[in-house]
Amino acid sequence: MPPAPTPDSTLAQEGWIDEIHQGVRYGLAGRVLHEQQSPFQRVTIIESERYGKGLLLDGCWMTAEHQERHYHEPLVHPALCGAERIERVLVIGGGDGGTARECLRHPEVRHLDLVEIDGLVVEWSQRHLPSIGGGCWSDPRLHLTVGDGIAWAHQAPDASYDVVIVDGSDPAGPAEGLFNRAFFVQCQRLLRSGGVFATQSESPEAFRQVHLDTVRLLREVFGHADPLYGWVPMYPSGWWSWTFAALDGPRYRQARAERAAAVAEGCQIWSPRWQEGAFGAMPAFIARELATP
Ligand code: SPD
Repeated sequence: MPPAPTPDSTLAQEGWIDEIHQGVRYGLAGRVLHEQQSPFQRVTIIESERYGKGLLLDGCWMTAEHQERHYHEPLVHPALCGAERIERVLVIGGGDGGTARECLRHPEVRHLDLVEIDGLVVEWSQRHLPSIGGGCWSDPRLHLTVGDGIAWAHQAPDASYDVVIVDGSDPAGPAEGLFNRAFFVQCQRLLRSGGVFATQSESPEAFRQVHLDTVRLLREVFGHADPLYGWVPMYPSGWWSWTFAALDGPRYRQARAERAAAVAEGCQIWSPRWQEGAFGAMPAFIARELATP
């Protein structure tokens, strides 16, 4: 897979914070509150006018208080509403806590391993973006490990999770290894029968090749994989995707009614109806590309 284009730079123009990608600026009016180089990446906390406080890693938008639901709900609920059981969940990445928070809204989840490589992301998210993790940090079902999620995936026993979710950043820097065959094979090995895998799979516009390669690779490894399309307005192009895979058929496409009922009321974006449309919203050029090997 070719490396994802890295942002040209973050333009620190007075009053604006921008991710610049392939000649386009994706920016918010605001100011930088904290910035530090961790052992893995440059971590930035900002305050924006429109979306509240937000997080960038290496100059790329990750999340913001008043927009994170556009990203976390579509990543979590198709998987958690589609898997046969959801007792044991693994989240790789996701150090801001938003993915874990959405998973833990499902009462059937008994144990959630959250493995985030960068302790500074967790620490600053807990301190500066507490609404994103919500109650997840004190939920006894959450087991946080600051460590390498790729190594975790290689070392965990076969069939040890019902759901595996990858909430990484773009495939450059520490997240690069979250998009390759060796990693996906391990994720597949970790799933119990009836399990579901989910990953953010980049933009069909701004990261088209990475998106296509990711869907193709997951189809090869799992036998079934389908992208779902939605919007994360502050990400490059605003048009985003999440891809789901399972061994025993596309069970992630159909939300189980009782699980959906338990969470839908508290969602801003996701609902079974939204999910059905979002799986169906594959653009024609992507459908044509995916039809050819
Ligand atoms: N280009 C941004 C991709 C970011 C995906 N992960 C965001 C982390 C939110 N929990």
